Amino acid sequence: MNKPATCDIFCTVVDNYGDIGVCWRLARQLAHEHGVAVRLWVDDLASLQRLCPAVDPALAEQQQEGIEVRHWTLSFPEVEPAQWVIEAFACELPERYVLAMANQVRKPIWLNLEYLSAEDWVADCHKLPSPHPRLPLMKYFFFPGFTPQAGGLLLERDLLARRDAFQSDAQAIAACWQSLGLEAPQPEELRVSLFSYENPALPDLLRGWEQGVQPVTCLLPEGRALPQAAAYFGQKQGKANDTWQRGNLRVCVLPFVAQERYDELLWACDVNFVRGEDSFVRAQWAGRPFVWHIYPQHDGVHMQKLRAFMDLYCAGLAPEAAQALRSLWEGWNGEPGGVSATSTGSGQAWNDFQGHGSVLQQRAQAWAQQLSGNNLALNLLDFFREIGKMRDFGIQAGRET
Ligand code: TRH
Repeated sequence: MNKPATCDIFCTVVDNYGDIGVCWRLARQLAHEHGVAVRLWVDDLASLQRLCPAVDPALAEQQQEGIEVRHWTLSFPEVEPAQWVIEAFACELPERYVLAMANQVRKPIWLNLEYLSAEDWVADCHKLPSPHPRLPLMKYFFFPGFTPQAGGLLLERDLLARRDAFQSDAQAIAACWQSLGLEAPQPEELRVSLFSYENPALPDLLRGWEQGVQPVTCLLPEGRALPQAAAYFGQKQGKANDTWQRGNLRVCVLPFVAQERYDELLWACDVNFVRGEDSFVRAQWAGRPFVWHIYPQHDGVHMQKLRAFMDLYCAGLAPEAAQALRSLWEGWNGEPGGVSATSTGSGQAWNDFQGHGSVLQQRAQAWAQQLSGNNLALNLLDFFREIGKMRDFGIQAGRET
């Protein structure tokens, strides 16, 4: 029997859950679907534990779901590098490990998995090589993305089939609500999940729901937007399982659930507010209308990224529906000229967005289908094999790398 390919994934948790969220998902997909022996090095096990509750943050080494999870600390051990090395989001690899890579006869194939962006320049930079300044090593840049010129998105083999089965199974949906301590929705009720950063537009959105004609249940995972929501209801703070009701709005605070269960929440809701990178992608696979709170960057470049994505997404929409989506998304992201942070426009923008609900629903379905052919894990494996062949040819020809 062939020995499995080996892969080291390195992840530093900059903040929040997106870095480890992406790495954990990728690790599982490579191991479960492609039989790769994955070792995941992460500097913050407590964050991983939020996504995978079985993780013990006190352990230097542990097996979780078929992945070897290693706590990445300053004193990096001497290990044999894997055949494939993924440095996530330009985290810097330990010097000792880089030297060990350089000392291999067959050098590991090393790539930097970049952040997701819909911007055009991604196509030019995807798969670019970058020679190490001192050592006989090459690093490649691998960009996820939305077009065939980019590296695709993380998508488990059976995800869309599981989503479809779930969404057409009333019992499964009821069980999902029950597991979250919620009853099934009333016929007129709208269920919205709301995962975001602190957001000046939040109170206005909540007000819009409170005063709206349709009952809205907003499912708010505990985290960064919670203090603001609590303040809206006159509470000093909030915690998981709190419920607040005013007018037509009910807010239910949800505990942070394991990563797989979060998918079910997105599948069960009518509309999802998501953020960062990984939940943003998962909302797209959910095939339901969604609103993205992009990770804010100090220099404002995130607005270019937001617009680049909206341009792609709205290309398949009727102009009025596209306008409604842009207006809500820009306001939600504090774009001056959109619905600004200080204006009272988010509630109105929401009404316009909902007014195009069925068109946006169709778009969400078609978009998920359209993206599903460009699978990041498969693309990565193809790339590793392609570079591996070139490298082996180089070794045979007597070159170093
Ligand atoms: O948490 P995020 O904001 O993460 C990031 C980081 O800030 C990172 O530094 C930044 O560069 C990146 O965004 C773009 O959002 P994200 O990416 O959506 O990650 C959240 C993860 O948490 C995702 O894997 C889904 C998961 N999750 C759960 O598993 N359970 C939950 O209950 C919720 C709400 C989320």
